[in-house]
Amino acid sequence: MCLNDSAADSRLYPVAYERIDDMSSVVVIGTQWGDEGKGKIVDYLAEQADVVVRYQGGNNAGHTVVVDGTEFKLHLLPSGILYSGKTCVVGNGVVIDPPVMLKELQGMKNKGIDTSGLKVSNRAHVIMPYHRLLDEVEEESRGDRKIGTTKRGIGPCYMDKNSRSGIRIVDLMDEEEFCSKLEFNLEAKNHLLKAVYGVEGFDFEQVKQEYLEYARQLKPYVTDTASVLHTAIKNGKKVLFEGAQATQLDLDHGTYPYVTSSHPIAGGACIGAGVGPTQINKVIGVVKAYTTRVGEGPFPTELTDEVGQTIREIGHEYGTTTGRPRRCGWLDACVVRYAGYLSGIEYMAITRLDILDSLKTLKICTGYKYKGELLNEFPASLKVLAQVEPIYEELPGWQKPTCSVRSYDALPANARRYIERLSEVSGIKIGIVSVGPGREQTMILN
Ligand code: 2SA
Ligand code: GDP
Ligand code: MG
Repeated sequence: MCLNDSAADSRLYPVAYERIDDMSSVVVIGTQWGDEGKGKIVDYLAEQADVVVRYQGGNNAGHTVVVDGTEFKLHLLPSGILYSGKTCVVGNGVVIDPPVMLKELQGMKNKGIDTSGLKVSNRAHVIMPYHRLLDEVEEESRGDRKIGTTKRGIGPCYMDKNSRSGIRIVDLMDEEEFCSKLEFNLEAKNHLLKAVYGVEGFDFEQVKQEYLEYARQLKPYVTDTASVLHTAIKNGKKVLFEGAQATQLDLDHGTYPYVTSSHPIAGGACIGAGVGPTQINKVIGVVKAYTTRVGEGPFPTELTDEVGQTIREIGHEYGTTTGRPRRCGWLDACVVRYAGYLSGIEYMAITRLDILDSLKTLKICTGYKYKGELLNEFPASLKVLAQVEPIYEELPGWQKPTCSVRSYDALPANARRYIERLSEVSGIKIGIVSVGPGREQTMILN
């Protein structure tokens, strides 16, 4: 993984591209370890979309959107919910915690947001109370090997999905089916909780009553969402797929085992929403102008010094869902380049450039060395990744505020140089630059 073997061409970015927001079906994904600002970018692009779709993850996600100075934190609902008249789909690949979804819906209604366009997949899996408890006790039992999960029951729910014992929304809507599956699951889970972890399990009657009430409240939203999307695409509607978490947290391609249990890469949209690859026209990768990670696992460009702390404080880098401090580090172009080819990213949306405004110098990691040798690929072995030596290029900072800049050419020259260097090394075009949380602090390059 190095600059010398990179696919970068010598053109300077940006040049004139077709309009990024003149879209048909677009997938927006995170390129790093999450919290790149996907919510903001999806919200920005959603204005043009007819349908906005979440396709993986659950309420481990925390997508923040700021509209006219009001902050919305979305965990399960697609960011498109903030516009009225859009269809918002929670696809089959999402794991749904019913009380969380109902609370989020109520919160939106309280703020005067129209939620009538929500459609929830009947094939999505349900997070049950034992999933949340198992997430906690399993994490505790791992000791030094803990993943640093959000403890929202995400992993245990996907485990049940894969072991074919999960409860889907369609089951929850059918009392007889639900009771039978609940009984089967509770027997196994209560035994596991007691015998292995020494904690009490759950009472069948209580869970049954609670979840049948959730079923009643969710019922108006439940449908076959793959069919909804098929019809929308056939009728020429614009569909925006909103990735949660990010490439390095992908179960297959991320820093396993320090990953989430779903597929945040663009291909995940096909499975998690039920659309074919031929239906997707564009992939946009969201890149934070530096790198953060929350949870455990290797992070080659991590800054454990004052610079890292400064970035955390200026950027308020604390988890949207759990409030955990995020680890901060330099921009890693190897990570971005890897994300680029895994998802076929055509454009980058670079966010939080403004957070770096005050730094005197900046560094971009352009390659990794391991035991003195330059690596050609992103390492699969975490042992190797934990020991790589990042190769840095130092660039001068711009030391000017950028939050009021509204056109690419008006950015300080050193800010342009910084992101253009990233584009060269990663081989991905710059499509959007964001200099603040607001919708208006977004520049489309065209
Ligand atoms: P899990 O709970 O099983 O998905 O955890 C597995 C790993 O995935 C990471 N993960 C995340 N990383 C960044 N942001 C996420 N969402 C929240 C946010 C996180 C928060 O927006 O800030 O509030 O703490 C997210 N969700 C999962 C997690 O840290 C584990 O490394
Ligand atoms: P997501 O999970 O990828 O949607 O990201 P989060 O919402 O967890 O974290 C990103 C944070 O950055 C949110 O608070 C956003 O409002 C904020 N944000 C997004 N883009 C920008 C930007 O360009 N500048 C600044 N200062 N904040 C931004
Ligand atoms: Mg987030």
